[in-house]
Amino acid sequence: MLQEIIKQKLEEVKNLSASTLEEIEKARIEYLGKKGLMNDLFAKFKEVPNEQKKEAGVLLNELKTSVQQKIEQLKETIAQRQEELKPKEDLTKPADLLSLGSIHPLTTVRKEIIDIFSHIGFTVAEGPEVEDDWHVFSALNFPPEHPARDMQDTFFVENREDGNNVLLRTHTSSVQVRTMEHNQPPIRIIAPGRVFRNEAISARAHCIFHQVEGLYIDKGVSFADLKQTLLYFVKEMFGSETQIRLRPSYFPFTEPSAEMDISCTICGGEGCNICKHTGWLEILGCGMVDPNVLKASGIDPDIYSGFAFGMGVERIAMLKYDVKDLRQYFENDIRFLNQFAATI
Ligand code: 2NM
Repeated sequence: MLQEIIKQKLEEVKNLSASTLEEIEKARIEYLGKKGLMNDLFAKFKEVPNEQKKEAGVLLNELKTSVQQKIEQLKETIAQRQEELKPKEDLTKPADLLSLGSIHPLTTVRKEIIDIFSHIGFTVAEGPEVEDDWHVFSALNFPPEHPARDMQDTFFVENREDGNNVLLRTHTSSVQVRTMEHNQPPIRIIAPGRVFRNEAISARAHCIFHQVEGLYIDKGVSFADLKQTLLYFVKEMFGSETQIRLRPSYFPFTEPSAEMDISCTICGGEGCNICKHTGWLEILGCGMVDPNVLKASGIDPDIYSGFAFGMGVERIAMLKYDVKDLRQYFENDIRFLNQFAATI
């Protein structure tokens, strides 16, 4: 009976297997080809008695679809296997260079400054960037009408009725004040950090920049200690042949005050474009801490004395890396940053 044959074939198709495309093609011709099994069975279908035609027809169509599906399925399996056998990545190929990013020059220079001073006993102190008038101005001996307190120079956050306004620190001296308020001498700290000034941005000025300030307070600290400490710093930072020169200056928080120059790192003092033919480069301000500042922070100026200094990290890094425009430090131009990048 035709139905019996079809059922048998359905079972056969279920178990059909092939490992090559050729084998599949052979099976396809065997079942679906012109002289294949399906056409044979369709021919036999004509002889099936009428009352069995419906059942036989359904079975016959079932067989045809299952043969077609099986063949598609076998083809897919082989395609998958071939994909898996494809040659993988060449494992002997050298790896691509890793792009590691880079340390920002300001970070490098700040770390160098910290390292140099930590060798002679200075520790790092930190404080808030949002400060109050007391720690930024009043405790540092700024008179009430000092121009630095002006809106033109300082970013104010909040005006207070009692006058102790909230503002962005314009120098890290506020950190030194906080340290003096909470500690008795000996005090030997450096305060690195961001400071903010309300200035028009140019090649030589920015509204945000970085400072490192230093403070040393003990019994009998003198101007000679200040000079020797800064000479040591300069020789470590710029080379042992570098010389220093101090010029009298004025700051509200130090008396006497001075500005320090180093012999030009480019021409060694002969005169060049960098030092504007003077042979000297200005790098920091310094002085003996004013007795009023010590008193305001709770330190007895009759017992203790101290020196302080402050420098701009951008300025030091400009000299070190020959950066001509301060704005480059903040623009994150990858062509600038890449000059400090390392690759392996
Ligand atoms: C400078 C120049 C001179 C300075 C003074 C103090 C403090 F808190 F002790 F009074 N800290 N830093 C100082 C002195 C800063 O920057 C150009």
